[in-house]
Amino acid sequence: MNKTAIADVLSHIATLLELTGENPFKIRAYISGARQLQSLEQSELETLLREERLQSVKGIGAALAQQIGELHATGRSTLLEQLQASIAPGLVEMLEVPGLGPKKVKAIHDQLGITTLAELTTACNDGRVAELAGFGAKTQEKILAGIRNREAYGKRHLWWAAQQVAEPIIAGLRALPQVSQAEAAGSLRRCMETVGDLDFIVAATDVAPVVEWFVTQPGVQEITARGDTKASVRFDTGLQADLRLVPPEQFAFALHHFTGSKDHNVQMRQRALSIGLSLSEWGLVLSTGEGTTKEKAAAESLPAASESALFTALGLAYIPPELREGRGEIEAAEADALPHLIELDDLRGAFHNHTTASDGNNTLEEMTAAADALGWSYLGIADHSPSSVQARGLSEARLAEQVAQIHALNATGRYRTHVLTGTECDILPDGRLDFDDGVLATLDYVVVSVHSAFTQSQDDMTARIIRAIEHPRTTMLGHLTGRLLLRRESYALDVGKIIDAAIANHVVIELNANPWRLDMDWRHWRKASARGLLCAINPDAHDTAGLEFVSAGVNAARKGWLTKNAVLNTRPLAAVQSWLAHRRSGGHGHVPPAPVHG
Ligand code: DGT
Ligand code: CA
Ligand code: CA
Ligand code: ZN
Repeated sequence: MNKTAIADVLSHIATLLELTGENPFKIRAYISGARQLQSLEQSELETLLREERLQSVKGIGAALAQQIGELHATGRSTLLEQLQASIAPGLVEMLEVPGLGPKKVKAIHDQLGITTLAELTTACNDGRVAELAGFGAKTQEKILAGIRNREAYGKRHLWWAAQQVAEPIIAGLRALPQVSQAEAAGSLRRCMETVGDLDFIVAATDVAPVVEWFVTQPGVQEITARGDTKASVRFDTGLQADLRLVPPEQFAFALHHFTGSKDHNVQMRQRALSIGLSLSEWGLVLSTGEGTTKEKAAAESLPAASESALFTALGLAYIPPELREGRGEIEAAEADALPHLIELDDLRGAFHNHTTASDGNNTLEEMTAAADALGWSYLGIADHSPSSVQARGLSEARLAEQVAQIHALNATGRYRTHVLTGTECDILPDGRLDFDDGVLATLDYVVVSVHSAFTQSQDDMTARIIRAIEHPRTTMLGHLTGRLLLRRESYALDVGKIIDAAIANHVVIELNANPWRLDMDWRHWRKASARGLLCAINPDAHDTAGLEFVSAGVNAARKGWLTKNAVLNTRPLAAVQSWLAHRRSGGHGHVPPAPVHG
């Protein structure tokens, strides 16, 4: 584990200790230990651990040093596991309700004997929570609203998190001797930004050992269904997974059916019927004749060794899973007019990334080394501007210092990755930018973002962002809507008008690839890009691992029908530099020809 992950665990341990009523000194030790750890460089931590000198750091005693060592070496904490086993899971869930910290949860538990969210809801409705010392009617209302929110959101999971659960399962299934093919289907395979449940399709000869393997995976908390052709489980994170087992000759049909989406499936079946065929999860048969589709499929399905063959049988080009949303992909496949979608390998760098100069966890040099390791030709640094106080936004002087550091680093030639100088400049509430024009003029590019006054009216917010887009120094707009998936809605704004303004002013809109954001949403990109809007896929990385978020951004771009041409950071360094220079000189960035996919 790296230091950020370890610090997160230590903070979580502190919270759980507080729930158990542990003595305040011990709790504080974990909180300050987490903070101390954050202030170390990763390399310092490695050295201190290797030389067994961790206790020389102020605030890190023997117990904490032991915890950190264990987490660093194994990624696990015995103490955390003991705490998790001894505390009712409902109490830990309560901590995720806005307004409920460990103190309040402990009071609710000790004074009302409550251990689940359902009991807490009842107690709020009865007014018993408001009567607790330090609570009151307002807090009770806030808790209820928080629980309702959780119910609305809690059923889905971030794609990125779901993917991490799915990956080892797919690999494990493929390695079983009884399994000839295994694939994830459903919304995960379509790369939706959030996932309701996982769906696995497996072609197997002998099903029992496969089901047995599946239901005994680490993290499985409950087996909710178990049969000859299907098993379902729930993981301790609440994520559920369905496994479907089919004979090898049905695999392509089942995979296609359970990949969906429902709209895509409905249109595919209509397409089949229009040429006298009947498509189902079991096979593809003539739509005339006796018997149910399932019986016929078993007896006489047209063979399809792969999904490609299935599409071919219907007179269609292969439709990548990301496009299967019933939004015109079948018509495009029929006309052989599907776009050649962007791929991860097409990216040569990215623009919006942070360092320890503002709220990042890795230094300029560490970020550059990581970009170099990814094979990137360029890395844009865009730390925060002064108004983002909580993110340690850079003053003019600190920005100048950072620019000098970047030039010096580039001059060493230590890395193949060229570092570009930028800023993530706050869009102030009235639409002005947070740095003076003269300061902005010293940078290679300027990302502008909203980080404050989220509650403005739609008209004010739209006008505010458009004013920033019209600023001659603005290169691109960061995280358009400010949404955090499953957590925070977009602020009010007129997306259409903002896209119009970006196109008119030759400003790029970012596809923020942070898995919590994926903003601007994939649903807008196809049309916007066809009208000439240029995209940049930016990880908004706050540490070296965050650079890899670009893969989530590429998935979203693919769902938005984007080609390599539509994305600025697929271009080589020299082309990007001349595009940026042209843009700075007041000329209009060289916008690529609109990709032709309607
Ligand atoms: P999710 O899990 O809510 O994120 O979304 P999906 O798309 O993974 O949906 P899920 O897990 O309910 O089902 C997987 C796929 O199976 C779905 O995309 C299409 C197919 N499917 C499931 N139920 C139906 C149905 O009633 N009609 C049709 N046409 N297809 C269905
Ligand atoms: Ca699903
Ligand atoms: Ca499912
Ligand atoms: Zn930002």
